Amino acid sequence: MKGTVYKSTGSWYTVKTREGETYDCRIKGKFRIQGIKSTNPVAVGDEVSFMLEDAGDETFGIITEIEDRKNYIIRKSVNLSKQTHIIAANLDQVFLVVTLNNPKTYTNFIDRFLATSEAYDVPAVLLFNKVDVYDPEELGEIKYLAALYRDIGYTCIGISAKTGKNVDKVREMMKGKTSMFAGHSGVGKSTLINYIAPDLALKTAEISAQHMQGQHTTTFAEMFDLEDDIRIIDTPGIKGFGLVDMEKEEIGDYFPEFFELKEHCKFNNCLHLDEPHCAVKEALDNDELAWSRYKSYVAMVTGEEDTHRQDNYQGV
Ligand SMILES: Nc1nc2c(ncn2[C@@H]2O[C@H](COP(=O)(O)OP(=O)(O)OP(=O)(O)O)[C@@H](O)[C@H]2O)c(=O)[nH]1
Ligand SMILES: [Mg+2]
Ligand SMILES: [Zn+2]
Repeated sequence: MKGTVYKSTGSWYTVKTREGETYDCRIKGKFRIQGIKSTNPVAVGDEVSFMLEDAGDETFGIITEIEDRKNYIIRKSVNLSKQTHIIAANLDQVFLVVTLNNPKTYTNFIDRFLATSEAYDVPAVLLFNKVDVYDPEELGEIKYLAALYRDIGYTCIGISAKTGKNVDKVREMMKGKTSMFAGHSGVGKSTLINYIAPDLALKTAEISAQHMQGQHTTTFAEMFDLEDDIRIIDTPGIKGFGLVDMEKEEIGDYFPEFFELKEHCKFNNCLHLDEPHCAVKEALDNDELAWSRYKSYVAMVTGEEDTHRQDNYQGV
């Protein structure tokens, strides 16, 4: 039998067949996919083959095979364990939900996420959520950030999952597609999905007043089917975003605005650090590129961690 993984708890997987039937499945023994060292061999969105097995009065499936993934979003936790984890696979797009504060999303985090989505071939869209709570100065900051990322080529939308502002635009972009929602805990991923599909009634929680951060309300990635051939994946909040398998020579290729200039650098293996006649550095000096992007880039190339937040990602 064949199906798609809709939920993964680490030990159980919910698999849905094309006919719409769901089965609880397990994997047997050590199940390793060649080339990927990840803590979760099977991820939401995976296309799998499974066999049914009878155990007394219950029937469950055993996953025997995973089809090659079209793409995926993978991250390394930034705590001591440094675990590599595939958040979801076979995506048409990922919406990165960003908030200016409560919780604060740093550009460093946005840039790491976007570089990963470039590297693993998942188109990314930025959603600046909670526009209903910002004062004019904060709204100005969002406009600045949205313009910065729009210039690079990313679609940016200011939204409110509370009032529904611009959520219709997001839904329109989702028709006929599989979309994943990602971002820090508390940015409003589940609230946004609930606005689009109230029947799901996903659990949401207030930001902790003490830490101005989310409370890790969503604990497992899960996919849902909506009308208009929409598949939506809610995911647990990510704290730090560690890069996986990225050589420092290739990182610049995942910053589209740097990649575009690369051919004008004197050296074709230019890392845009201290090399002479570097087109990226020249563009920076002429204010044609954003310093925040360059700072994120340098931190990634020099192997600095995404240390703004400690990580305790629970989702598997
Ligand atoms: N004012 C306002 N509050 C919002 C908005 N979107 C979400 N919230 C609130 O933000 C808090 C966190 O929302 P959640 O939907 O639980 O956040 P999440 O991103 O799913 O968080 P995790 O599941 O922990 O990753 C809740 O109290 C929501 O009501 C918004 O657009 N405006
Ligand atoms: Mg949530
Ligand atoms: Zn250069």
